[in-house]
Amino acid sequence: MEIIKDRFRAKAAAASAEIKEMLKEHGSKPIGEVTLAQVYQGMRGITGLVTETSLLDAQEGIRFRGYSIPELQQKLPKAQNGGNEPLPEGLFYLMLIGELPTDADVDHLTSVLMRRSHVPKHVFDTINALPLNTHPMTMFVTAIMALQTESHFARAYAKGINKKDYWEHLFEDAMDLIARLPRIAAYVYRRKYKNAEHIQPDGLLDWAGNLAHMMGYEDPSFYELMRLYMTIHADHEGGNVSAHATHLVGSALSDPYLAFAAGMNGLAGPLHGLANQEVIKWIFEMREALGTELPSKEQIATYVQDTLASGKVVPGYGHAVLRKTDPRFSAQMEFGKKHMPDDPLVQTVWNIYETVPGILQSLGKVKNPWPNVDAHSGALLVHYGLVEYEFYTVLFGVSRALGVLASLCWDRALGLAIERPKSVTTELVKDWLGGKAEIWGDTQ
Ligand code: HAX
Repeated sequence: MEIIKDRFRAKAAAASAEIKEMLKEHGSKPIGEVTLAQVYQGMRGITGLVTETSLLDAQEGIRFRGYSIPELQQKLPKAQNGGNEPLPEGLFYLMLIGELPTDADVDHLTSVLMRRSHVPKHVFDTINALPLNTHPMTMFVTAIMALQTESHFARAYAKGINKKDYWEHLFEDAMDLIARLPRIAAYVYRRKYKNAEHIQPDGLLDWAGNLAHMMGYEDPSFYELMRLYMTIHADHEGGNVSAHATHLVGSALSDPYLAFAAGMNGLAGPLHGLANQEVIKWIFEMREALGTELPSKEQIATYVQDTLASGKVVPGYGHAVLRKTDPRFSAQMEFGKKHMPDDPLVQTVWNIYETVPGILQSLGKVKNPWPNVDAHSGALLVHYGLVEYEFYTVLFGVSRALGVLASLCWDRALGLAIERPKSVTTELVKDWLGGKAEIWGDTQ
């Protein structure tokens, strides 16, 4: 472990010094203007955060430390027994250290995570105390909260630590938490859907392969799907709800368990990560309503119009930043073409892709009519028999830990401040518009 921690220490120290210099020279330079509409409409487009791990371009999609998803698929280490998809441990290394890992780096990280993966019994007892009809995301978040007893950061802070050392303790928590999440997720799955017949981890498997194994899915191509899935869902720069919530709560020096649980509560919203369950639910309902496994494009179009007419969104379509087909959707489409081109559910996802954008475009108000990551993921999972769609957001959450916890390490190593933007009342806005008051940001 010390190898990765030492590399991070060196990178973070250099970046921290560079940022200090940059702020000394350019700290008062304006970075943009804020309109009244942005203040009321979810702060869309306001640059107000630093997140080192990835950057989103509206046209191109996500890049992790400069690398696109197809580049990651090519350059990140793969599983030894003929794997084709990137190992998510490699992406975590890239986001944390800022450089592509070697095979040996990823091997090392996989074994570090395996060594740290023990989950204390009280966490399982806590999951077991919840009624079986509890949503899997609620079980998942409750387990993360129960695991907070293990926080190095919280213990060290209570004893008293120098602020320069915050990141060292946080780093240990981030590693432990990432190591333990597959076990927790699989436990939630087996408890809720498989009569609580749990499966022990396999010490020879990689992080994502082990998750598949502990859930009870042993098809080698499902292992591959989990590796791809865990890679592409890991990070989407800093302003999305799960990343921002984790960063925000972490900025109060809440430990990584508390901060990540906050992020996961945000991911559990249907406009964010829960959209993956909503997509498949919506498709299942469409198939039932139409009485066919493979609805035609005309039937899909009519169903979409009905969805819109009843005041609902079409799940899996649209994005607050992206303005093109999400490359995470395209990566999954490629996986589908390779592994299951004749699956009627997967074909339905592709037919929806050919139908929905035109309809959304014709509404004239939807800024991005193209599919996002959640439009495709469920159909691939159903293909392997993972039909329990309420569980899908938990998988997203395990992956998202890689990005938001790597970011949290950077937040503390750079000494980023507690987050505290200014808010206003509508009364003040009206007075301001009438020339009776001023609105100003505090630039001190
Ligand atoms: N279906 C119907 N209407 C949609 C729509 C969709 N898929 N996407 C946007 N719109 C509507 C909005 O509801 C809004 O309508 P009103 O003006 O009547 O309120 C209008 O189009 C303008 O919205 P926008 O500016 O294009 O989109 P936002 O930035 O406000 O919202 C959302 C982005 C992702 C929340 C939105 O596109 C949406 O609700 N999509 C469906 C849910 C979904 O797939 N969420 C997952 C997003 C990706 C993600 O975070 N994954 O985890």
